[in-house]
Amino acid sequence: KIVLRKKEEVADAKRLISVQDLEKADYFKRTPYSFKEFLLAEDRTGIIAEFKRRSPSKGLINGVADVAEVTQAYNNAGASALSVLTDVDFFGGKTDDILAARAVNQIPILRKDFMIDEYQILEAKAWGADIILLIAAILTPKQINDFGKFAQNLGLNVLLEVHNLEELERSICPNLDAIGVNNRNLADFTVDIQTSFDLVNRIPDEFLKISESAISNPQTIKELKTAGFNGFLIGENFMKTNNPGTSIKEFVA
Ligand code: IGP
Repeated sequence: KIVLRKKEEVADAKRLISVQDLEKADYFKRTPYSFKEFLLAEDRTGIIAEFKRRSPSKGLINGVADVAEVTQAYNNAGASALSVLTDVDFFGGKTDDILAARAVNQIPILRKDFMIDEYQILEAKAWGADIILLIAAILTPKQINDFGKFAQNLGLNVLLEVHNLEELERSICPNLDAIGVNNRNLADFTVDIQTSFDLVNRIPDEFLKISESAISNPQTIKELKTAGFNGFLIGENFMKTNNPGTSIKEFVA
């Protein structure tokens, strides 16, 4: 369902803004930040802090938070990278959200969306993103390989998201920088951190290892770190509070 909706969205976007126009954007020329450098930096937390207004599983999470304000607070609290949802229909994202976050932050930004077309990768670059997400559950191995290569040729970093061993084994290819284990099952929205512990040793060491979703306390991060993870993608735990910026500060304190 989501893939069909995305296809319509991309077709509409292509009619409004040509590839040539995307390539003319100021940010298109910038050299993206290195995901690895920021994830492994001593003075950063490894947290990839997400800006998310709503989700299909939770409905409205935070309809009032300001993207520039929140992402800056995430950055100041030591986030290694920012994740910004740009899906309109399911996550209440706005395409301008990345532009707004980019303008005030000098750390990597992940375009969090369902990528199904090279055009979206060009958009990510034009908007000032540094990392794109490829979700194994909705892409063929050939698409993952080709989109990964296309993104890396633009200087972007690539995060592959998997939820089980079968997805990991069929999708792994050299054109990736990081592999994320999503603790949320996208088919039924159930969450289980154990998914991360079960898969971490199956991820080859040449890739950054990220645990995604349902992380709600610092103790879990310690355990995930010990198990071998380099990054921790957290959205709802921060966004559900009145002030996500304060909430991440307390979390990392
Ligand atoms: C963040 P949480 O439970 O901390 O809000 O999860 C992130 O992992 C989640 O938003 C996510 C996601 C996705 C959203 C993971 N994979 C794919 C949209 C699409």
